Amino acid sequence: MPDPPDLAQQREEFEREASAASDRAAWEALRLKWLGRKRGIVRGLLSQLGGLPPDERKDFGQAVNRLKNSVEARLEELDASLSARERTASTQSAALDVTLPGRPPRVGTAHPVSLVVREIVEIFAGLGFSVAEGPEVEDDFHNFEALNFPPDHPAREEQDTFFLRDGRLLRTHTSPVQIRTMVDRDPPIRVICPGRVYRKDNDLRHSPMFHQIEGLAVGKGITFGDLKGTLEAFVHRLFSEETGVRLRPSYFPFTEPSAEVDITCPFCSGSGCRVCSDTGWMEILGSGMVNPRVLERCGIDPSVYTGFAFGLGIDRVAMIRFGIPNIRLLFDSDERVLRQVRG
Ligand code: 2NM
Repeated sequence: MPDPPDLAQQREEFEREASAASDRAAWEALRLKWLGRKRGIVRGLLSQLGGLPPDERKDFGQAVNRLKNSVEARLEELDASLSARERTASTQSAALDVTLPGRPPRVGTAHPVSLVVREIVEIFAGLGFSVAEGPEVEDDFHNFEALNFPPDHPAREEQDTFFLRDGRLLRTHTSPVQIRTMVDRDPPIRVICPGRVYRKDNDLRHSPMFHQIEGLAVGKGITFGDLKGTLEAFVHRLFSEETGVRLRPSYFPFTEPSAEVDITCPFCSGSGCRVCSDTGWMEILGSGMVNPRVLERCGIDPSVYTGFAFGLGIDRVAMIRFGIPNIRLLFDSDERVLRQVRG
């Protein structure tokens, strides 16, 4: 007859193993080894009961049961502390660190051309001008005829202007908006007309679509002095009070007399640099007194009213203002350009 197994030794062995079980896998292995239904140690001990003499069975059975109970209790205790550790670990890994700086959302920015339009519109609003807009698809009358372009003027050629199949065209300047204003309204008129215009030009310095602002003032007794004073006030506000302004005689079919307006180079203040080709001056505006024939074609009596008009390229002003070297950069929609201009 076999000796009753030494349960104190089993108890010690279990204790040793339980203290070493530091993770879920070790716990599971421990449970299987001691409480497994088929090959567990406790099950093995119980199966020895039948081989014992009847008078030893009770004591041995009770001893095995005590071992079983304490193994179960210890495993439960271990289970609870492992679960607690697992919970802490998972909350820590999922935790939100509210002390971290937030990720700023990417916000849109106004295009450099829009920024310059706003600025120019503000300046002329302060001088009593309001904004007028009109269609980008125009007819010959508003784009050329009313502006005193002769029938054989090169701008009217297929080569320079985008024509639609029906004879209409993409406006080549915003002057037709001013023609429409004069046709529709009686003087006094003070408007500025910002917008897209189109010409068949496409090289490093020209884009087939670009932006213009033109201004128009019509009333009684308006003189060339009013034109000069208005443009000087505008240039001083857009660039600086120190900016020099000079007018040079020029020619446009829609103005008489006509003048190109130069400003002292904003990069070198007139001393000469690469940007102004060492001249100290930059051409930024075209201007003149509205040709009486234009007033007449719009139904305004040139013996009663006079007017001045001017036009400038917005893209060029934006490039000067923001130091953008190439007109492409304005229209390629490269976000990096927009971010730099805002910054
Ligand atoms: C320019 C230069 C000079 C101009 C003239 C007119 C109108 F409709 F009144 F005749 N609008 N814009 C004008 C005059 C435009 O751009 C370089």
